[in-house]
Amino acid sequence: MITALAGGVGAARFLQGLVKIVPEEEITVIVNTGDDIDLYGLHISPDLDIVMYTLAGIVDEEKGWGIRDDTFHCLDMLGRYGHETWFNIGDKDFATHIYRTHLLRNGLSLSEATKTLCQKLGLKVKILPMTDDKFETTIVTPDAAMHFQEYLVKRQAKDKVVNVLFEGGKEAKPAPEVVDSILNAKAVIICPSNPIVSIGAILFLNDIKKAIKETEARVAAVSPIVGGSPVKGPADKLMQGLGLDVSACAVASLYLDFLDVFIIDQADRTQKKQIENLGLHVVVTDTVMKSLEDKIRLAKVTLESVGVR
Ligand code: FO1
Repeated sequence: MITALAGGVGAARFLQGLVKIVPEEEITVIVNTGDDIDLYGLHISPDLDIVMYTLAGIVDEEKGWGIRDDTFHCLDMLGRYGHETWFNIGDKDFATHIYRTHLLRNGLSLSEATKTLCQKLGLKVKILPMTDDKFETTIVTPDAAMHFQEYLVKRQAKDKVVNVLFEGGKEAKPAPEVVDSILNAKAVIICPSNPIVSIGAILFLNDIKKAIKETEARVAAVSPIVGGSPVKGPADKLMQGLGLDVSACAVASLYLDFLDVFIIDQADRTQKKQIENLGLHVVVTDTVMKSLEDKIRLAKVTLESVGVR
């Protein structure tokens, strides 16, 4: 079993390559739920959906989220009723949130609901929410504290960040199978996702962090920072806000107490020695994934780096 820790778009693109070289049944993905939000009376799990839609081949590849060729009639009508519409949910995407919310209201946990959705979409990869409990990523700016989606989507990540909080994070427990999937893995991969609000949120769950430290599997991470910028998303603003450098090396430092291998882009090859001096094995390769071939090649390099062929 290969177990991956994932946020949204960057992780999903990496996983598209991984499923081409490892049988889907042998992959477990633990997904961040700190970005989850209740809107329009529905429970929305953006990162779970991004991974699910991408692996089911229905994602809007250009945006990296939402469903390809979706329409927005429902959102338009909500706007006509005067409801705020800053979070862009397409009509087909709405169906996912309606069905998920229906399952949750019938007493299923988020992991059970996710399993049902994945089965209906024909996925064989095991996709697990990191927790079934309440866990909400809050961004603190000089003027306010707000939900991560409000910071990212409504306010376009324009505010200065002074802190990141994980509401409910101290009490939340890993979802069933999460800890075992790490302890029993042949390799653990940290996908190229935001180190603060995606991977950082998952690792905030103590039992998950403990399992990654204890597992006998080798642990590799792909840097989400290339040439001093995130490939996608606001990782730079969040890292700066927390007083960190925006560099591959700074990400390596965040993962230091459990990582074996760090995979960085050619653009950051000058940091190789510095990261090796932290005690990590470093692989330099092309990490920017444009084509399916790029994704497959990066997945192969990652697996080889942890001795899985
Ligand atoms: N990202 C945006 O930038 N704008 C949106 O309106 C938006 C809507 C949206 C709806 C469903 C969904 O699953 C994801 C959506 N995202 C949107 C992406 C999401 O905000 C983030 O990219 C993730 O939470 C970070 O991984």
